[in-house]
Amino acid sequence: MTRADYTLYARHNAGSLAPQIVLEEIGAPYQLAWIGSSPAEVESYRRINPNAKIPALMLPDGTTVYESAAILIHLTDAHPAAGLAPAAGSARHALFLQWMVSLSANVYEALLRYYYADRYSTGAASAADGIQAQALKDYDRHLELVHDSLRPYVLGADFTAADPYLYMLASWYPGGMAAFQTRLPRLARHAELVRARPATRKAEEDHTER
Ligand SMILES: N[C@@H](CCC(=O)N[C@@H](CS)C(=O)NCC(=O)O)C(=O)O
Repeated sequence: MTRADYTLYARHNAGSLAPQIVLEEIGAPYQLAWIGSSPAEVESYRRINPNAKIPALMLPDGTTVYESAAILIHLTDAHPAAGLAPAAGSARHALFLQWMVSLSANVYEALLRYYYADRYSTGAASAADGIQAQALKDYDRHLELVHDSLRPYVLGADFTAADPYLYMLASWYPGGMAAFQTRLPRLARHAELVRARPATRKAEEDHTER
């Protein structure tokens, strides 16, 4: 590893996919540090991210950042020539931030509630069914909002870091993306466009558990 490298803390089928796509799009040198799910690995990973969540990114100067939206936004700021976000301070950048925060705080949040429903109640395990049902409703509602703005990308004609982020979050749709082909056609088209990019193909290949 050279000092100029990023280290992306990653797990198969997890939230490190979008940051890897963006690192690939930028062409920045990086390595992947795979974090397993065993209690020992998770405990030791807390030295990098005290929340023990994936992803985290170590910057070339050794600073470690966690929270997927912060990582993605930082990468667009640190590599403006890659053109993965509008100019900071512009009205379009304000919209970029709006979607990045909404994807993190609403879409990702609903997915976590769906997949980790047992963590959202101190009551009986049966409470998980209701939590999952509400999470799925919320996830759908927030995806519909993004869907309505797709032309074909989140910010119109320009591909930005919001697109791999949306792609990753939509790909976790319970039942698979085929489930929204007819109901959310623009989202299905968006997924096709993002999936076809070499950066996405490379990151998906690495993130697929073999
Ligand atoms: N808000 C965090 C959420 C990260 C997150 O929850 N990641 C999942 C993987 S997609 C994780 O680490 N799950 C393991 C666990 O919660 O035990 C972010 O956006 O980075």
